[in-house]
Amino acid sequence: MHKPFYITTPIYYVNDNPHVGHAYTTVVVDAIARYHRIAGEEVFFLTGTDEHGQKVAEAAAASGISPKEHCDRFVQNFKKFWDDLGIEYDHFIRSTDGYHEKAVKRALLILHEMGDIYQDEYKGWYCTPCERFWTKKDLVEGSCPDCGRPTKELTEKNYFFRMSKYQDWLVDHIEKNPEFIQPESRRNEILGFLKRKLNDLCISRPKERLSWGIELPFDKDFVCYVWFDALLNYITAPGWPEHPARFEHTWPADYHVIGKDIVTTHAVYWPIMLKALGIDPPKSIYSHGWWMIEEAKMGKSLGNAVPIPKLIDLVGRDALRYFLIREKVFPLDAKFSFEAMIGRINSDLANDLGNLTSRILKLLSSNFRGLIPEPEDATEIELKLRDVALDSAEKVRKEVWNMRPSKALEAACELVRETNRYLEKTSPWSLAKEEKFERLETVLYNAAEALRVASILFWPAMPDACDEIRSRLGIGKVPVRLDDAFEWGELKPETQTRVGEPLFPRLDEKKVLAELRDKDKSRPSPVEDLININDFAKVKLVLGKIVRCRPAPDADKLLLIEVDLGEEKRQLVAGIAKWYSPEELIGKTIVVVTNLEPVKIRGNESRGMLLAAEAGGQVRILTVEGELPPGAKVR
Ligand code: ME8
Repeated sequence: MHKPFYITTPIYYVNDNPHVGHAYTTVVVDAIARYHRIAGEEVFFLTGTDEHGQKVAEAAAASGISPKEHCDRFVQNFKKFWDDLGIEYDHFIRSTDGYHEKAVKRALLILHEMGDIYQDEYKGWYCTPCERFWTKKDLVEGSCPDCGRPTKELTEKNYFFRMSKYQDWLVDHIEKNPEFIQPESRRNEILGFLKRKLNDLCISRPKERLSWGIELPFDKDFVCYVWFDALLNYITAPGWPEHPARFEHTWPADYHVIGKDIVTTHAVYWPIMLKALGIDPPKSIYSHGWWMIEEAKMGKSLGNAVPIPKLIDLVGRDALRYFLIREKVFPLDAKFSFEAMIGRINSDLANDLGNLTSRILKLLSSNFRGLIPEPEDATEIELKLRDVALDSAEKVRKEVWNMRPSKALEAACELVRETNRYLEKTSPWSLAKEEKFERLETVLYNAAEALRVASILFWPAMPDACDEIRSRLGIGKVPVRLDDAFEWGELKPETQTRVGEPLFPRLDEKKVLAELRDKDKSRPSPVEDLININDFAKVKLVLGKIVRCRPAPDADKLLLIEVDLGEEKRQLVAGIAKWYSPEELIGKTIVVVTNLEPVKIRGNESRGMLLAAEAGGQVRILTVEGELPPGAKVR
């Protein structure tokens, strides 16, 4: 039997809710999976959550609950977000699922028994956020080469996976299979990385340091390194090793789609793990670029500045899906901006596709009681429209199969623009006025037929909107065999159509921007209503004693406050001159936010912010009751 098209997203960490970056990978994979499904292929689309390891353990500890309880809560949010975005995965794996944990232990035992996992003493520099050991020469000025944060020197007994043994095989595999790592730039990076001798991979963590993980089956004092556990999800979900028939049917994966942040783990550790286990590597690892905000990668903190539920609320889920897939060229980085989102939705969806739909349906309604007419023979211009439609369909297919989802939508847009041009040129409005009904029948039939084809081409990106177009055209949902649907002339004359509300109402840029930026008016949602304790913990609050204070030059509302924070003194600029004189403030102990980025206010640098309460036009600073030294942490 034919193997399914098997495509995966990463399994995401559950230390926080998903943000637009996570949504991006998941939406793109969903759309690609849908394209393959309607092409008549069996598809296995896997996503899920990565629940072990230090990040999750720390997030749970900060909320004062057990890691499993923490994961159970966040997994619900992930599933809800994916439902809200219309993600139709075939399986959602949690790395705490019993079958996965059992299979990871099995893999560890096999590798231990064959000698590919061995114990050794390890001295290294550990980066807690990345959960990675580095050698001294890897460090950049003593800090983690990946994230730039400080590392700690640690010596401990640990278990190692003999990656070095498979280095030559891996280089050979990458060289012989150009599609194995895509795009080419990432492939070259990995080949460059593999020019250096590979170190063996530390795959254990002593329980005394981290107990939240899968226990090593051969040493109960250790748990498995989170990446070693997580990568195996791609084979445990389709049934390795308990369900060999299902596994054989599904593996190898056609695409592991990931962000460019996790290429080494996927393109080096993962194929070597599989090779050691005697399993074929995946066919391809595709790493896409990042959504950026300003110059930085959109991550947990920046990403939550654009919460998914609010975006869905304001622009609609199909429009959001469309924007994400269309705007970012898959392998490259792209800047996320609300303006670009609104512009893209208004031009491609409200103006082009939405307008085309309502033009055709209104003309059918006013001239033929909404019934699809019987066309006369096609003239040259109809033949051209048909050719463009069938061409666009072929282009879309090619682009999707070559993993260029943005280009696929561009090709679909070309058909919409061509159909709008067709209407301009044939001018059905004039034909109606001049009562040239036979020609009008032909024009509207062909325009409706082009819209039917467009409803298929856009469906994987915008399933609801396209099914709605089809329902208005009086036809069923998108069929599962693309090829049949591309026969020109599928619409049956006499089918009843209906006009309906605008599919993509034009977004009022000013209004939407104001809503997006107005945090107070945000819709109640799991992300915005309640913040996670980790978010709160990011704010560093410290007691500071005011040692000097003076009015800021040329700014009568501002005071320049020098505050003693125990280990250092800093200047704060605060707009409280209306309520306090400098003399009153000196000697007071206040609460200071110390980890804000420095800013210049009217030319004066402020390195932090004091807390104050406001009501009825009155402002009072926050102080502490009793005596505590400067530098004391506020919790
Ligand atoms: O790395 N732009 O999980 P994670 C585009 N658990 N995509 C982004 C993005 C951005 N700014 N930010 C995140 C992990 N992503 C591991 C994976 S797999 C066996 C284990 C997407 O929660 C992108 O797909 O940090 C990236 O690779 C992934 O989220 C990282 O998710």
